Amino acid sequence: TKKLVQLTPTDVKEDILSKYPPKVARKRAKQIMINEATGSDSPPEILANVRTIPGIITMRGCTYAGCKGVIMGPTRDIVNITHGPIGCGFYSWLTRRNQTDPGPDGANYMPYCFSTDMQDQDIIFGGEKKLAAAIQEAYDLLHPKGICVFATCPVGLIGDDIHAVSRKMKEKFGDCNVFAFSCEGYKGVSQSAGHHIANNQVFTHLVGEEQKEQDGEFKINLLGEYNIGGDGFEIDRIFKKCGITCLSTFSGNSSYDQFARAHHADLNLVMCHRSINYVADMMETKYGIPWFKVNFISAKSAAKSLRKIGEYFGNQKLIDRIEEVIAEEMKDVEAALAAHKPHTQGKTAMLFVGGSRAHHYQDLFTELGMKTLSAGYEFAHRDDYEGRRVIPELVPDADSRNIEEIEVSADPELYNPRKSPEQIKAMEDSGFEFKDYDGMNEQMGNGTIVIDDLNQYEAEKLVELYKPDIFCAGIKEKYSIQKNGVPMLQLHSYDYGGPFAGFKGAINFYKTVDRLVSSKVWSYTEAPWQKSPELTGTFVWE
Ligand code: CFM
Ligand code: HCA
Repeated sequence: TKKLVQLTPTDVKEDILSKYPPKVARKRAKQIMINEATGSDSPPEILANVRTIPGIITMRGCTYAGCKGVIMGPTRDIVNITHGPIGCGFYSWLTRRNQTDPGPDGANYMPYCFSTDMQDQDIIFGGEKKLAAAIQEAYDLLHPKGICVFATCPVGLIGDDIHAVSRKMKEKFGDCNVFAFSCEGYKGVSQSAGHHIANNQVFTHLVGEEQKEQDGEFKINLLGEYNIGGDGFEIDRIFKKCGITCLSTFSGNSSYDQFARAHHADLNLVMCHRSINYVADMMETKYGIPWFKVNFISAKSAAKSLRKIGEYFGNQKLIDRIEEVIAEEMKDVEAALAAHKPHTQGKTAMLFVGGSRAHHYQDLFTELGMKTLSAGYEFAHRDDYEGRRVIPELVPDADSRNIEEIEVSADPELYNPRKSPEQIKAMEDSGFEFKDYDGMNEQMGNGTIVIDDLNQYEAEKLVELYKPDIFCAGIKEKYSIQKNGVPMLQLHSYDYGGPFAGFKGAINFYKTVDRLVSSKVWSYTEAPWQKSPELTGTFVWE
């Protein structure tokens, strides 16, 4: 039996906050927002990208996870060495489901976990020698084009100079690019600072290395697509079919050479803005490559993004081909919707995921006729909620602390405007949006509840009050939600499924969600503590 919610959003917010001590409640109140963004010029602001209150069981990860795991992790032929105790390397080893196709050269170091495995004595006497030996060993064994070194918390605390070690090894080898990331887990307030550090270093040490002009028509880079569950493969398939040349993906199934040649593209497409906007901005400043946001999550969004690419290039052959591809792909999409939508129409969802998916996946639920009751990001910034129109100076930006700012200058030798500033201006004047985009709030509708940095207690409370038909988040939330009788879909890893991007991905998603919301199995579960909240047994020492 489904619990009917008679509560207003204000009741729900008050109920959630009532369990907190007053100081915590005051801060959380700024991160739990009753949405009023639709049709309003001055909706309430949400507090985002701030420190989690100690004691709260957050869904967030750390800076090292954002740098090593998220941005550099999916690159197949760079050896990623974690400098630190073994846990950080081990727990970021193959957990993100970023898929790989090693291609003809076969170089793929993804199955390996490289770490210096620091011990007590390295913490006391310093770990630089051990790091140099690890870099040497990786070089001798694999002769990779690149070796990246990632700092974990203790490395920052003891002050090992990972950059000096990397520089020395790079000079020694001569044919292998070695560089490091000061991405200690405690820097910043979440994964987000790690994205920024990764973006800065890959741009400084790698992008632009390949001097040779690249072949192909309509050359783009796809930024912020990590090939989770094969999403990137599906998007590549669509690009190929349309005749669009993707030089480099940051960083799903990417290789060293892809990063090195990225600056030869005509246009950057930004999929996950949160994790990669820094690279898009730096490539625009240094190489004059304009960018705009795309979304390949949901069939309609994929079609819209393709049309925008066609419009940017203004080539009739490309525009016609894109229309042909959309028409062809939409046949299967529509057939799938006809089969699944009758089961999903009118159902409800909640989404709490990283820094872009909580927004992007709402498009797929809309296609299924489902309503999002509540959503939020783990670590997004205010612009991801409110749109690019938020004035950056006013946004509290924890990322800007402790991060080495890199110098980006427009080098006239390299500056190669794919479209001249005048052409870009003319396109903007005629309504083409380069950087403007909507945040999540405006799309969600008024009266929905937007929550930043959701925690374990609040997740369970939302489920108890609203009993949504599906809850989407990550592994930390999965089992507690299921034990509360609600189907749970992991939108980080897609559980064991996917892809969910593009046209074929949308079809997969419809099928997956139909199965979950149509199955009654979770509503039959009853955890022991639901009957008797306290254990009454006697504990006996054997
Ligand atoms: Fe971007 Fe991502 Fe996401 Fe992200 Fe992530 Fe991820 Fe995510 Mo997990 S880069 S912000 S740091 S779309 S790993 S592929 S699923 S939290 S919403
Ligand atoms: C990360 C990676 C993660 C974790 C997913 C999860 C991912 O943030 O370190 O909590 O289920 O997508 O793998 O976001």
